[in-house]
Amino acid sequence: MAIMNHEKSLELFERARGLFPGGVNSPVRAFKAVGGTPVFLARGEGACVWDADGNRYTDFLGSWGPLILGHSHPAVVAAIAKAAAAGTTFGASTEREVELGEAIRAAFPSMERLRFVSSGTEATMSALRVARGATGRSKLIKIDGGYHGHADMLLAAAGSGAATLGIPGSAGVTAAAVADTIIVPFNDEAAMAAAFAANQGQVAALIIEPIPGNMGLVPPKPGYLAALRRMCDREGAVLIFDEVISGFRAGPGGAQGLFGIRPDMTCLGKIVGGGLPLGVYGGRADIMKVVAPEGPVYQAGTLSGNPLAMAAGLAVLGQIDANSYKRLESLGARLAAGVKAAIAETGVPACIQRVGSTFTIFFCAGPVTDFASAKRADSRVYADFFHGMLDRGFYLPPAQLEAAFISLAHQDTEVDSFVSATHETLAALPVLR
Ligand code: KE4
Repeated sequence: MAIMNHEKSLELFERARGLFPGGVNSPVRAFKAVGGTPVFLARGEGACVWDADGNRYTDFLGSWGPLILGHSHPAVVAAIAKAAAAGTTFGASTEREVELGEAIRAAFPSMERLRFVSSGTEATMSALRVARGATGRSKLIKIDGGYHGHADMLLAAAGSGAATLGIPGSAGVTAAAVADTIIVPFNDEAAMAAAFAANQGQVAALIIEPIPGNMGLVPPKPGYLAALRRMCDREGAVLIFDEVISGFRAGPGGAQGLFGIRPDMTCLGKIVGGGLPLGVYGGRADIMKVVAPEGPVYQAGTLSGNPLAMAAGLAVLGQIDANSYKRLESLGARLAAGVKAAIAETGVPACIQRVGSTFTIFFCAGPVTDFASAKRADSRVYADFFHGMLDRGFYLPPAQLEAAFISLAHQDTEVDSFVSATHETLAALPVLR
């Protein structure tokens, strides 16, 4: 294993630390959870990225999910270039918005009406305001360990007890901002029923990642999502699926297509923007009719429906079909089987959890079924694993409680190399603490 030179990344990080809080433009990039200096990436092509020092990595982060085709896919690059040559933004409606909107609704029929915004955060924040406006109710339920972007009402941490009113999960978030946010453990029907019972007639919306990726990859228990659907129907609460990760990732119709559950609203991001800034929220026409200018709930954005993001999204959707998901499932199953064998052979207390091409290697005995069990994973061992893999030329999420991604640019050979490197790295882990 060659020792990599990271001089340029070190120099750039020193400059960045004088510019940006923590030297980064998004906290998780700072390697705080794994230690060391973040590598600055310079180029991506297919399944690979190169850092500022020219070191090559096979990329299993894929920019946190958007890159289902891999880096700089020719069709996406050409579509962006063509759109840019015709103008980068108009602040007016364009044909591409209509085309991408129609393509999204064809894949997600539950999104009878939708609205483009510029990030996943903006999508979820707007969806919750719409749900509150449509129901006239204030309270919202979110899952402990679920992440939906950084809107104040969603930056709530679980208080004591199972179904509790949120407490600020970040400095700067006031108690008032999260006073109506109820936190409930994932995969726990009884806790969800108790939360609804304790807040009868007051819950505007339940927002959930149907396949959580932000506590690591944690699949829903069989029947769990269907139970939530029934509870929301009974309570008149809006069921919001945050499919920013799972949309176009878990299948052609996201998690709602995979599990056959029709939410009232859906939030999309990442893949649908082809790597450009794009979020989408939408759902039942009778709910979305409250959105301005049709209704009284205000939401707006200068770059909403941006022509380049529309072009990139259309280009990506034009490249994926049913066979794509068969391929992703084959790659994911190959990787998971290999990693499972490596864990067994090395005896490291770890498990791999996966849905399709999204996975997490947890450093604890499985199964991981919720945030409490995810937090039992040893993040220090994960940090050693992360750096061992990075030194071997494999780029993973720089935090244990995140998801890793396989793209259509990955070949069997790259998955097999990942498995071999995993085996080597597990075997070389310092004596487990
Ligand atoms: P953005 O505002 O980052 O586009 O989307 C927020 C968001 C909403 N919903 C889900 C399910 C998400 O995973 C995200 C963002 N995901 C993180 C990674 N877990 C983005 C990486 C980062 O924050 O730098």
